[in-house]
Amino acid sequence: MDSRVNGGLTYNDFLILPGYIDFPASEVSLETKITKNITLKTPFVSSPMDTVTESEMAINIALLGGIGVIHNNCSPDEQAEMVRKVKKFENGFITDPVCLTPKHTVADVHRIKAQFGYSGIPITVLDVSLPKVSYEMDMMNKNCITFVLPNANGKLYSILLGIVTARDIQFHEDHTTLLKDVMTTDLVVAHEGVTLEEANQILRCSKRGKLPIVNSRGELVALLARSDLLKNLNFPLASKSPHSKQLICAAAIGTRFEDKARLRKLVDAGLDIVVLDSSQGNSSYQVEMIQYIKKTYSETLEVIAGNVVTREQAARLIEAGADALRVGMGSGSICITQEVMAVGRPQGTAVYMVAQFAKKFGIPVIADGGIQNIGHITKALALGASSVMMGGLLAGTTESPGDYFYHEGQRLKKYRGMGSLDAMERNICGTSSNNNNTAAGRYFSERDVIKVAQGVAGAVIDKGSIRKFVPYLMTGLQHALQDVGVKSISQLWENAESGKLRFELRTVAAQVEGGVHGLFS
Ligand code: CPR
Repeated sequence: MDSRVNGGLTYNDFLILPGYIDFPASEVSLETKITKNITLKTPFVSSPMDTVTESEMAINIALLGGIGVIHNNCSPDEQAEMVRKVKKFENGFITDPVCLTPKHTVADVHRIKAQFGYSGIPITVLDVSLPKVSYEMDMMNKNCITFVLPNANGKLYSILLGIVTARDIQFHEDHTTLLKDVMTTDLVVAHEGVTLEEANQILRCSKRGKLPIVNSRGELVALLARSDLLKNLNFPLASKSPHSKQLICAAAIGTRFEDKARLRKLVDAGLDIVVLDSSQGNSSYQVEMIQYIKKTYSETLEVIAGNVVTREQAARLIEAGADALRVGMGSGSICITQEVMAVGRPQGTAVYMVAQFAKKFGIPVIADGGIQNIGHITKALALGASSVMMGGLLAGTTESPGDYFYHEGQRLKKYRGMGSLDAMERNICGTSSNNNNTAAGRYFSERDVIKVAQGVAGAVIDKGSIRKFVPYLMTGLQHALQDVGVKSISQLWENAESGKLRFELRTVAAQVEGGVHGLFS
């Protein structure tokens, strides 16, 4: 893998030779470090991209033993709210139910049923005591389905008035009827602080479809669904803070002055790991930011720095105090950096070179970008990475932000690079494109007037829920490690170090041979 001899290599350029198997794949441990002080049960990280990781992805990947990095292409308050949702998550409770107001209509309920499949919609108002003044609510709120009416907001943390169930509207032919006239107001509720077990018991006895959870002010804080009763499985691999039962949460920030204020909000929301999101991390801005974070939050916060692809870049960030490094420049599936800037490195060599160096200081390396399948994950780990960060591979899942759409018979979701013009101009969370705290920060300096895109926008195919996809990756990875004869990621590294694990270059013909070939269809 010496780049002076071979040039740079990437995952498809080599294979790993098989080892000896004397244990079942299920015995393979995937435990790994994401940072110097935080250990995960699985090496899977979702990328801080606005088409990949918001709270839904971060919660679910953490439940499955990995971690999600919440993107920063939104306002600091919006990002902090997403972090808070992850930290406050309690397994089994729906913490962002779709709500409506009493002034929505039966047609709105039908629309939600068609779009999301939900019935049993909580009806909430901002404050029952407010005078009836007309004002416009935040239209970006996901829970606001239609035009917002006076004195009503139809969202969480508002006063619960009732529920509209499928039965309430089943035979209701007039779709313009207001929900206040059809909703059920005779409610069975549970109070904030109730355990999942207690809430499930109340739900069982109540014979209702939904159990709203309210706080002492009567505001809706969560919902429990009868249909989820049986699905509330345990998550033995969940990534949880050792000191609390909360899920571990990571989020990205930039390295500008105003990112310090953003970080304060994220830390107040409970953030565990901050990722300094830059395509070229070897900069005075990043060094200064790492030092600032270490000085200000030394006890509470781990810092992942990057991105880097060389030992020299890594050395500077490790010296500044980084707790982990993110490796990759130009390897992302939506990335055109290597073409446009002529800068970057093939990902296999980048991971190997940086990991070799960083391990001398006990700093874990995250292989970021270019992961297309389980084989690539296996290779990244064999080259010394502690974990892999995925964008495109997770973008088409149920838990990624955005809605599915159909094109030529395929069910798709949007996926875009954070340095694409699309991401820099429009932003999913709804803050203005002029806001400096957006995707642009990763690729441009403050003084840039003309933006040169380093990525593209496209679509990826529906992959279903990560509740199935991540266990698929996990089982596949266990089998791959079994094939090379190792029972853990650390043993994989030991064997690579000792030469027991052997790599072999793969010619273009060998790559063709290794892929599907010779079939008529
Ligand atoms: P894939 O998993 O899709 O191959 O790559 C995801 C990674 O690509 C991200 O974690 C990030 O490091 C990188 N990335 C995101 N947007 C990018 C643009 Cl516009 N250009 C270059 N790299 C990008």
